[in-house]
Amino acid sequence: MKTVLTHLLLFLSIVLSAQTPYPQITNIPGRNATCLDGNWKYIVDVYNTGAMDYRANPIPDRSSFFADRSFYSNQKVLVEYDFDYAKEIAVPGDWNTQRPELYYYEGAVWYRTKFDAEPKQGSRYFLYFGAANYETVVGLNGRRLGSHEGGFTPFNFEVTDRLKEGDNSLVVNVDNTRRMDGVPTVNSDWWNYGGITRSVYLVETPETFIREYSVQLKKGSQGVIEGWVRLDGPDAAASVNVSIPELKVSKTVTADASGLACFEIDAKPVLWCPENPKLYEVTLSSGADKVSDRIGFRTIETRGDKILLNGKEIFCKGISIHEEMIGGAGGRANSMEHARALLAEVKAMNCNFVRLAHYPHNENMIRAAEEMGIMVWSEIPVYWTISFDNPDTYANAECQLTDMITRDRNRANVIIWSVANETPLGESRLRFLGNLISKARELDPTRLVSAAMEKVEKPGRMLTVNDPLTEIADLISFNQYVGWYDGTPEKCDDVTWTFDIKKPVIVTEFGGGALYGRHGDVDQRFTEENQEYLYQKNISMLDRMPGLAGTSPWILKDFRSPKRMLGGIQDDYNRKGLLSEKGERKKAFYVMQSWYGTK
Ligand code: GCB
Repeated sequence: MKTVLTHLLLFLSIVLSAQTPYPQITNIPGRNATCLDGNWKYIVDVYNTGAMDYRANPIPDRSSFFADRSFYSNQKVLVEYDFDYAKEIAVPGDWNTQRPELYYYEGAVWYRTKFDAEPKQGSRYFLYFGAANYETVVGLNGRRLGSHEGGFTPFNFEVTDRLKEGDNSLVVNVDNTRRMDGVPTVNSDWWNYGGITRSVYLVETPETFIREYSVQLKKGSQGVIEGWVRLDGPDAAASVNVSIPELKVSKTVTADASGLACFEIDAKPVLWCPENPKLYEVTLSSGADKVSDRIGFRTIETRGDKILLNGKEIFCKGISIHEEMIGGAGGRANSMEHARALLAEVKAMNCNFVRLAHYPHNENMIRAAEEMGIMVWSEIPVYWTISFDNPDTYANAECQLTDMITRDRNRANVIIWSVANETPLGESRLRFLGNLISKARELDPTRLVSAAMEKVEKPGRMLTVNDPLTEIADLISFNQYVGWYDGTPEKCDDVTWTFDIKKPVIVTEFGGGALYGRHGDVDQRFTEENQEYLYQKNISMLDRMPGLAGTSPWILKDFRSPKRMLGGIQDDYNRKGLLSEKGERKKAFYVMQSWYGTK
């Protein structure tokens, strides 16, 4: 009996470990990693032919199909043989903007790349994906490694026992079919770009290695750097050294049996701020492992209705951004160059803040913003009407939140974690978001946590936010479209804003649409003049808003959305950008530029 049970448990643990990615390894740029980006073979699998061997046994749902480990080897002939005749597509990249026939495609695509490796005795190897949208199944050398759900967060699988000397074959199935219970759900106002949208790496580490760490100013202090390092491997109770040469700081601590080493160091760093985005070279080493990072130090807190950066009041002069490149094919942005091009426009608008909507953007974007002195609001795609009653949906959202915080917790410019956007009020939603906020604070007690909420109208032309979430969140942050979805721009002159609680107010969205180059009267919708007027009216309203601590109008650049069907004007683009999709500035851009110039 005992052996049967032991075998059963062993089997279960193999199946489970093959399913779930390994805990996230952070700071890939600071490690020994080989980039596997390039042109990969691809096969579009509209009817899921890769699963056809299962016709005899009806598949109850896709997740159980993916959970069946044997499918991968059954399909070996298909995936290995057919790829030799397949065409190529760039990784990273969405498939929609690379192939005209895949522009609207939602479904499965198989990818394959081959790469050489020389696995060393005593090293461990991991395959790391920056992101792939939405469900990804990964196999190496004919065996399935596991799967991942969620389109905007990194995941990695250990391949130490699967990597071969010489030629290796990596096969990936990415499926961007929208799901009712997914995060996001089936309905959203952006393009559901599919594919391996961020870089892929083969990461090499020693047997025991530094998996993740946190290095930042102690909360409430500007003279103590605190943090922790998590070691992973057979000798996890080892010593760890943290050094910041420019501050003449070097400290060695010993990890406990679980591999966790905590430290505190007295130091007086020059503080990171938009005017001086100072970063320090930090080196963490333990045994054979050494990881370098560039880290900034700052404090962020609220007092009454003010946001304080390094103890001083700051106004967040922001703009919202989707992860789409300026110009080119206009698909998912992923490189440092894409990030810098977007952020150059942000700087030109006199901003010091961006709202990276509505999902975690790629790491290049956060790092480029940090170097350029731009603060960040970072969000997970808990958007509109996701399934708040479904525990699996919650688990998925919490996992995305955890992965976002794990990846970016050492970035000084990230000041706000957002757990949602415009979600309809209700008990299960409040529980869901309340739990996410608690989780965010448990993982990171140093930053502000909020969500983009919605406004309501009270009698007497009064506007407010009547959401119980404002009691839990650190901010009163909300979207409002007075003058666009809500009346004409003149309505801005008539309304009065009031808030019951004293917390900093951030207007996370406002604005309206205009087609670049379309001109007319101020009351003619979709003209640059109308958008300019709408912005002028909104700004004079915002100047009267109590507790206003920042804004991030909607949005930097026109972005693709299949919900935008007005021919000749929208043509699959949400036109609320202050720039066209090519990067041409509309008149309203200059309204924001001059308003922020005075702030
Ligand atoms: C919103 C949403 C955003 C939309 C925007 C719009 O409130 O948060 O995702 O794109 O409105 O343009 O309607």
